[in-house]
Amino acid sequence: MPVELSRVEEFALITLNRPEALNALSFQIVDEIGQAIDEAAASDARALLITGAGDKAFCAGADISEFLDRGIVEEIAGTEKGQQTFAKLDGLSIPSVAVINGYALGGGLELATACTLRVATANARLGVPEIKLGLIPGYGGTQRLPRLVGQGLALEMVMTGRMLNAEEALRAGLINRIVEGDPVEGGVAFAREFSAYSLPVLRYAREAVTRADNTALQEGLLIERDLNTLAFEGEDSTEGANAFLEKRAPKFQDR
Ligand code: CO8
Repeated sequence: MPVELSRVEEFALITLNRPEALNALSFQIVDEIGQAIDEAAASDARALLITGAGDKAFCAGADISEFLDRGIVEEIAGTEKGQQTFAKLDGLSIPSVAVINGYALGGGLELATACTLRVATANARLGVPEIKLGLIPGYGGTQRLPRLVGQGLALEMVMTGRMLNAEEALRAGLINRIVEGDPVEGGVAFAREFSAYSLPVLRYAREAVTRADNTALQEGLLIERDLNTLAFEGEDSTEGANAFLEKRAPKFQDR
Protein backbone atom coordinates (compact mmCIF):
# COMPACT_ATOMS: atom_id res chain seq x y z
CA MET A 1 0.00 0.00 0.00
CA PRO A 2 1.46 3.41 -0.93
CA VAL A 3 -0.15 4.99 2.15
CA GLU A 4 -0.11 3.06 5.43
CA LEU A 5 -1.91 3.99 8.61
CA SER A 6 -0.60 2.41 11.79
CA ARG A 7 -0.47 3.05 15.50
CA VAL A 8 2.60 3.93 17.60
CA GLU A 9 1.50 3.90 21.21
CA GLU A 10 -1.06 6.72 21.61
CA PHE A 11 -0.33 8.19 18.17
CA ALA A 12 -1.58 7.51 14.64
CA LEU A 13 1.19 7.23 12.05
CA ILE A 14 0.76 7.74 8.30
CA THR A 15 3.69 6.38 6.27
CA LEU A 16 4.03 7.32 2.60
CA ASN A 17 5.29 4.02 1.30
CA ARG A 18 6.67 4.46 -2.18
CA PRO A 19 10.39 4.75 -1.50
CA GLU A 20 11.39 3.73 -5.06
CA ALA A 21 9.93 7.09 -6.25
CA LEU A 22 10.99 8.98 -3.09
CA ASN A 23 7.37 8.78 -1.88
CA ALA A 24 6.14 11.06 -4.70
CA LEU A 25 2.44 11.96 -4.62
CA SER A 26 0.13 10.69 -7.36
CA PHE A 27 -3.51 11.89 -7.30
CA GLN A 28 -4.39 8.42 -6.03
CA ILE A 29 -1.93 8.78 -3.15
CA VAL A 30 -3.34 12.21 -2.24
CA ASP A 31 -6.79 10.53 -2.06
CA GLU A 32 -5.41 7.80 0.17
CA ILE A 33 -3.77 10.37 2.46
CA GLY A 34 -7.20 12.01 2.81
CA GLN A 35 -8.78 8.68 3.78
CA ALA A 36 -6.02 7.94 6.28
CA ILE A 37 -6.48 11.40 7.86
CA ASP A 38 -10.23 10.67 8.23
CA GLU A 39 -9.46 7.32 9.91
CA ALA A 40 -6.95 8.90 12.26
CA ALA A 41 -9.49 11.61 13.14
CA ALA A 42 -12.11 8.96 13.98
CA SER A 43 -9.67 7.06 16.25
CA ASP A 44 -8.65 7.85 19.82
CA ALA A 45 -5.12 8.86 18.74
CA ARG A 46 -3.75 11.89 20.61
CA ALA A 47 -1.74 13.13 17.63
CA LEU A 48 -1.04 12.19 14.02
CA LEU A 49 2.52 11.67 12.77
CA ILE A 50 3.34 11.58 9.06
CA THR A 51 6.57 10.23 7.62
CA GLY A 52 8.05 8.66 4.49
CA ALA A 53 9.33 5.11 4.02
CA GLY A 54 13.07 4.63 3.55
CA ASP A 55 15.90 6.83 4.72
CA LYS A 56 16.13 9.15 1.73
CA ALA A 57 12.88 11.07 1.52
CA PHE A 58 9.82 12.23 3.40
CA CYS A 59 8.25 13.05 0.03
CA ALA A 60 9.79 14.41 -3.21
CA GLY A 61 6.56 16.17 -4.21
CA ALA A 62 3.94 15.58 -6.84
CA ASP A 63 4.60 12.67 -9.18
CA ILE A 64 6.19 14.39 -12.19
CA SER A 65 5.56 11.37 -14.40
CA GLU A 66 1.81 12.15 -14.23
CA PHE A 67 2.19 15.75 -15.44
CA LEU A 68 2.42 15.39 -19.20
CA ASP A 69 -0.81 13.48 -19.82
CA ARG A 70 -2.89 15.83 -17.74
CA GLY A 71 -5.38 18.35 -19.17
CA ILE A 72 -6.33 21.65 -17.54
CA VAL A 73 -9.61 20.33 -16.11
CA GLU A 74 -7.82 17.43 -14.39
CA GLU A 75 -5.11 19.79 -13.20
CA ILE A 76 -7.59 22.16 -11.54
CA ALA A 77 -9.48 19.25 -9.97
CA GLY A 78 -6.22 17.69 -8.75
CA THR A 79 -4.92 20.94 -7.28
CA GLU A 80 -8.23 21.50 -5.48
CA LYS A 81 -8.17 17.93 -4.18
CA GLY A 82 -4.63 18.41 -2.86
CA GLN A 83 -5.48 21.74 -1.27
CA GLN A 84 -8.61 20.28 0.36
CA THR A 85 -6.72 17.24 1.64
CA PHE A 86 -3.96 19.38 3.16
CA ALA A 87 -6.59 21.79 4.60
CA LYS A 88 -8.22 18.78 6.27
CA LEU A 89 -4.88 17.98 7.87
CA ASP A 90 -4.43 21.60 8.94
CA GLY A 91 -7.89 21.61 10.55
CA LEU A 92 -7.66 18.16 12.18
CA SER A 93 -9.00 18.07 15.74
CA ILE A 94 -5.74 16.49 17.00
CA PRO A 95 -2.29 18.01 16.42
CA SER A 96 -0.09 16.61 13.67
CA VAL A 97 3.68 16.30 13.35
CA ALA A 98 5.57 15.83 10.07
CA VAL A 99 8.58 13.57 10.62
CA ILE A 100 10.79 14.72 7.73
CA ASN A 101 13.32 11.95 7.10
CA GLY A 102 15.21 13.29 4.08
CA TYR A 103 13.87 15.28 1.10
CA ALA A 104 10.66 17.28 1.60
CA LEU A 105 10.16 18.95 -1.76
CA GLY A 106 7.26 20.63 -3.53
CA GLY A 107 4.03 18.89 -2.54
CA GLY A 108 6.06 17.04 0.11
CA LEU A 109 7.01 20.27 1.87
CA GLU A 110 3.44 21.50 1.39
CA LEU A 111 2.21 18.36 3.15
CA ALA A 112 4.68 19.00 5.98
CA THR A 113 3.66 22.65 6.34
CA ALA A 114 0.00 21.62 6.60
CA CYS A 115 0.98 19.70 9.77
CA THR A 116 0.83 21.54 13.09
CA LEU A 117 4.57 21.01 13.78
CA ARG A 118 7.63 19.52 12.08
CA VAL A 119 10.75 17.58 13.08
CA ALA A 120 13.50 16.63 10.64
CA THR A 121 16.58 14.45 10.44
CA ALA A 122 19.97 16.14 10.02
CA ASN A 123 20.10 15.02 6.35
CA ALA A 124 16.73 16.63 5.52
CA ARG A 125 16.49 18.98 2.54
CA LEU A 126 13.44 21.19 2.31
CA GLY A 127 12.38 23.17 -0.74
CA VAL A 128 9.83 24.13 -3.35
CA PRO A 129 11.62 23.41 -6.67
CA GLU A 130 8.50 23.83 -8.87
CA ILE A 131 10.05 26.85 -10.62
CA LYS A 132 12.60 24.46 -12.19
CA LEU A 133 9.66 22.65 -13.80
CA GLY A 134 8.09 25.88 -15.05
CA LEU A 135 5.53 25.75 -12.22
CA ILE A 136 4.70 27.34 -8.90
CA PRO A 137 3.65 25.47 -5.74
CA GLY A 138 0.03 24.34 -5.97
CA TYR A 139 -0.81 22.56 -2.75
CA GLY A 140 -0.69 25.62 -0.48
CA GLY A 141 3.06 26.34 -0.67
CA THR A 142 2.74 30.01 -1.61
CA GLN A 143 0.39 30.51 1.34
CA ARG A 144 1.60 28.38 4.27
CA LEU A 145 5.34 28.78 3.66
CA PRO A 146 5.42 32.62 4.04
CA ARG A 147 3.30 32.32 7.17
CA LEU A 148 6.00 30.09 8.69
CA VAL A 149 9.25 31.63 7.42
CA GLY A 150 8.22 35.14 6.34
CA GLN A 151 7.75 36.56 2.86
CA GLY A 152 11.44 37.22 2.11
CA LEU A 153 12.66 33.67 2.56
CA ALA A 154 9.48 32.19 1.06
CA LEU A 155 9.94 34.29 -2.08
CA GLU A 156 13.59 33.23 -2.32
CA MET A 157 12.65 29.56 -1.95
CA VAL A 158 9.79 29.77 -4.49
CA MET A 159 11.76 31.88 -7.01
CA THR A 160 15.08 30.01 -6.88
CA GLY A 161 13.99 26.50 -5.88
CA ARG A 162 16.88 26.45 -3.39
CA MET A 163 16.66 23.73 -0.75
CA LEU A 164 17.28 24.51 2.93
CA ASN A 165 19.25 22.07 5.04
CA ALA A 166 17.95 21.05 8.47
CA GLU A 167 19.96 23.68 10.37
CA GLU A 168 18.74 26.49 8.10
CA ALA A 169 15.16 25.20 8.33
CA LEU A 170 15.43 25.16 12.13
CA ARG A 171 16.75 28.73 12.25
CA ALA A 172 13.98 29.87 9.88
CA GLY A 173 11.27 28.28 12.05
CA LEU A 174 10.31 25.88 9.28
CA ILE A 175 11.01 22.90 11.52
CA ASN A 176 10.78 22.69 15.32
CA ARG A 177 13.47 20.11 16.11
CA ILE A 178 16.29 18.17 14.47
CA VAL A 179 15.99 14.55 15.58
CA GLU A 180 18.74 11.97 15.91
CA GLY A 181 18.42 8.20 15.64
CA ASP A 182 15.13 6.69 14.48
CA PRO A 183 13.09 9.59 13.01
CA VAL A 184 9.69 8.22 14.09
CA GLU A 185 10.98 7.72 17.64
CA GLY A 186 12.18 11.33 17.50
CA GLY A 187 8.73 12.42 16.32
CA VAL A 188 7.05 10.41 19.08
CA ALA A 189 9.35 11.97 21.71
CA PHE A 190 8.47 15.43 20.39
CA ALA A 191 4.71 14.67 20.35
CA ARG A 192 4.98 13.54 23.97
CA GLU A 193 5.98 17.09 24.90
CA PHE A 194 2.34 18.13 24.40
CA SER A 195 0.22 14.98 24.07
CA ALA A 196 -0.68 14.61 27.76
CA TYR A 197 -2.27 18.06 27.80
CA SER A 198 -6.00 18.55 27.31
CA LEU A 199 -6.92 17.93 23.65
CA PRO A 200 -9.66 20.59 23.49
CA VAL A 201 -7.34 23.13 25.08
CA LEU A 202 -4.58 22.24 22.61
CA ARG A 203 -7.13 22.85 19.87
CA TYR A 204 -8.06 26.28 21.25
CA ALA A 205 -4.34 27.11 21.44
CA ARG A 206 -3.78 26.09 17.80
CA GLU A 207 -6.82 27.99 16.64
CA ALA A 208 -5.88 31.18 18.49
CA VAL A 209 -2.31 31.15 17.16
CA THR A 210 -3.18 30.25 13.55
CA ARG A 211 -6.02 32.81 13.37
CA ALA A 212 -3.42 35.49 14.17
CA ASP A 213 -2.24 35.17 10.55
CA ASN A 214 -5.51 36.41 9.08
CA THR A 215 -6.76 38.75 11.74
CA ALA A 216 -6.25 42.35 12.81
CA LEU A 217 -4.79 42.62 16.34
CA GLN A 218 -7.98 43.85 18.04
CA GLU A 219 -10.08 41.10 16.45
CA GLY A 220 -7.40 38.50 17.27
CA LEU A 221 -7.43 39.57 20.92
CA LEU A 222 -11.22 39.02 21.00
CA ILE A 223 -10.75 35.54 19.51
CA GLU A 224 -8.11 34.84 22.16
CA ARG A 225 -10.40 36.10 24.93
CA ASP A 226 -13.25 33.83 23.79
CA LEU A 227 -11.06 30.73 23.37
CA ASN A 228 -9.39 31.42 26.73
CA THR A 229 -12.86 31.66 28.30
CA LEU A 230 -13.83 28.31 26.75
CA ALA A 231 -10.67 26.75 28.23
CA PHE A 232 -11.33 28.40 31.59
CA GLU A 233 -14.87 26.96 31.67
CA GLY A 234 -13.57 23.43 30.97
CA GLU A 235 -13.02 20.84 33.72
CA ASP A 236 -9.38 20.47 32.70
CA SER A 237 -8.50 24.01 33.81
CA THR A 238 -9.98 23.25 37.25
CA GLU A 239 -7.88 20.08 37.37
CA GLY A 240 -4.80 22.05 36.27
CA ALA A 241 -5.18 24.62 39.04
CA ASN A 242 -5.99 21.98 41.69
CA ALA A 243 -2.99 19.87 40.67
CA PHE A 244 -0.72 22.90 40.93
CA LEU A 245 -2.02 23.85 44.37
CA GLU A 246 -1.84 20.23 45.60
CA LYS A 247 1.71 19.90 44.18
CA ARG A 248 0.88 16.88 41.99
CA ALA A 249 0.83 16.14 38.26
CA PRO A 250 -2.50 17.01 36.58
CA LYS A 251 -4.72 14.27 35.11
CA PHE A 252 -6.51 15.90 32.22
CA GLN A 253 -9.73 14.27 30.92
CA ASP A 254 -10.06 16.19 27.62
CA ARG A 255 -13.04 18.12 29.00
N1 CO8 B 1 7.94 12.45 -9.15
C1 CO8 B 1 8.16 11.24 -9.70
N2 CO8 B 1 9.28 10.51 -9.50
C2 CO8 B 1 10.23 11.04 -8.69
C3 CO8 B 1 10.08 12.28 -8.07
C4 CO8 B 1 8.86 13.01 -8.32
N3 CO8 B 1 8.58 14.21 -7.73
N4 CO8 B 1 11.18 12.55 -7.36
C5 CO8 B 1 12.01 11.49 -7.50
N5 CO8 B 1 11.44 10.56 -8.31
C6 CO8 B 1 12.00 9.28 -8.71
C7 CO8 B 1 13.10 9.44 -9.75
O1 CO8 B 1 12.55 9.60 -11.04
C8 CO8 B 1 13.88 8.15 -9.57
O2 CO8 B 1 13.17 7.13 -10.21
P1 CO8 B 1 14.00 6.04 -11.12
O3 CO8 B 1 14.90 5.34 -10.12
O4 CO8 B 1 12.93 5.15 -11.67
O5 CO8 B 1 14.76 6.82 -12.14
C9 CO8 B 1 13.77 7.89 -8.08
O6 CO8 B 1 12.64 8.65 -7.61
C10 CO8 B 1 14.99 8.33 -7.30
O7 CO8 B 1 15.22 9.69 -7.60
P2 CO8 B 1 16.63 10.22 -8.17
O8 CO8 B 1 17.34 9.15 -8.92
O9 CO8 B 1 16.35 11.51 -8.88
O10 CO8 B 1 17.39 10.50 -6.79
P3 CO8 B 1 18.56 11.56 -6.53
O11 CO8 B 1 19.10 11.24 -5.19
O12 CO8 B 1 19.49 11.63 -7.68
O13 CO8 B 1 17.80 12.98 -6.47
C11 CO8 B 1 16.03 14.49 -5.81
C12 CO8 B 1 16.85 13.22 -5.45
C13 CO8 B 1 16.93 15.73 -5.75
C14 CO8 B 1 14.92 14.61 -4.78
C15 CO8 B 1 15.45 14.33 -7.23
O14 CO8 B 1 14.80 13.08 -7.33
C16 CO8 B 1 14.46 15.39 -7.61
O15 CO8 B 1 14.83 16.51 -7.90
N6 CO8 B 1 13.15 15.02 -7.63
C17 CO8 B 1 12.10 15.93 -8.06
C18 CO8 B 1 11.76 16.91 -6.97
C19 CO8 B 1 10.73 17.90 -7.46
O16 CO8 B 1 10.91 18.61 -8.43
N7 CO8 B 1 9.59 17.97 -6.73
C20 CO8 B 1 8.52 18.92 -7.02
C21 CO8 B 1 7.50 18.25 -7.89
S1 CO8 B 1 6.25 19.42 -8.39
C22 CO8 B 1 5.23 19.51 -7.04
O17 CO8 B 1 5.42 18.90 -6.04
C23 CO8 B 1 4.05 20.43 -7.17
C24 CO8 B 1 2.98 20.16 -6.11
C25 CO8 B 1 1.67 20.82 -6.37
C26 CO8 B 1 1.23 20.62 -7.79
C27 CO8 B 1 -0.24 20.40 -7.89
C28 CO8 B 1 -0.47 19.31 -8.92
C29 CO8 B 1 -1.93 18.98 -9.07
